[in-house]
Amino acid sequence: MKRALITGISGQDGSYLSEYLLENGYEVFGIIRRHSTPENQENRIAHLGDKVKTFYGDVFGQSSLERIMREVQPDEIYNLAAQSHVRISFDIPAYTFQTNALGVLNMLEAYKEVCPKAKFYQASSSEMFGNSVNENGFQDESTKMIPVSPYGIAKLAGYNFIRHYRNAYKLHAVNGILFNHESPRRGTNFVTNKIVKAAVRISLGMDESVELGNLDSFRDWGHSKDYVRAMHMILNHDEADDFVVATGRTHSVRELCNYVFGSFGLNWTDYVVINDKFKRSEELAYLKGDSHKIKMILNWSPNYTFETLLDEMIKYWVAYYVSVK
Ligand code: F7E
Repeated sequence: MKRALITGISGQDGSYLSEYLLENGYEVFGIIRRHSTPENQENRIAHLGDKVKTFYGDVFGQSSLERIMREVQPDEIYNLAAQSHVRISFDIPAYTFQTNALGVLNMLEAYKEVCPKAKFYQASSSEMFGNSVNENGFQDESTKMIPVSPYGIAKLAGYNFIRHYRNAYKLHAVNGILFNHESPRRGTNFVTNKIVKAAVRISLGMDESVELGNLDSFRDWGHSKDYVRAMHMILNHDEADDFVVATGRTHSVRELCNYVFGSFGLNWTDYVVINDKFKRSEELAYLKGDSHKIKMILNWSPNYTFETLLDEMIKYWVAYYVSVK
């Protein structure tokens, strides 16, 4: 039985990845941070019960990471732990850098020391591109990376550490450069789930409006389930390499509002209020990923579209509010 160790196991991707690996016969281990209300923190993996074994730890502490790796002896390591909110990274840049850049370094050092024969996946991000776009209107593995947020800068440092450790120490360490990916398990302060949850509440008469920031940015939104499958494929490719994972379609936040409110027969302009506090000091305007490489080499393609993704999220929140009413 293969053993996988996941940091960030209690997050959206960590929970779907755990399910995927369990279905594929893995033993799954995870690292979680100590939290004063653990039931809130672990609710995304609660349904998995004893099937996943968790350890308290933190990417800040190399010695605790080494202890856990020694105990687990993983075949595969997935480093998903991060301060994942881009706007919040402007408020807490140093913490974001410690987690998303130095955390990767601590993980790599522990991995090199304890289990260098394992394979190591790093959750890299399309936010690393900043506002660079190829002439054809897409971003791919060759697009310049000029990040425009503390989050993106930290992720780029993590990405470079992975490449450096791969080259310098011949480790099987890889980057998945994932574009935005969502699901009903997405935090409700990310724009998709924020809008879906608000539209459902408004449709049920529970709220009257929702406050948003910049409606003009474009994102390439996929489903987390499709993307965790890509993580596993990238890590298990014979050659350690980096891959873009995206749908190749882009939509503005405005179009997102239109689709979600429209599915309740509502006109979003009657309910959306702009509040500058949700805007960023520097914004990434446009993302559209070219995932040719992963399609050609690993035969990956997404099952969900923008519409089926949002339909699933809408269905989730409708069922949730109907059950608690
Ligand atoms: O924002 C705009 C906002 O916070 C999307 C993370 O997973 O993907 C994610 O980062 C867009 C931005 O995601 C609100 O300005 C408008 O243009 O959902 P988001 P993100 O920043 O793209 C990348 C790939 C990651 O790696 C990250 O970890 O929506 N927007 N109004 C808003 N965004 C939020 N959050 N809240 C608003 O009220």
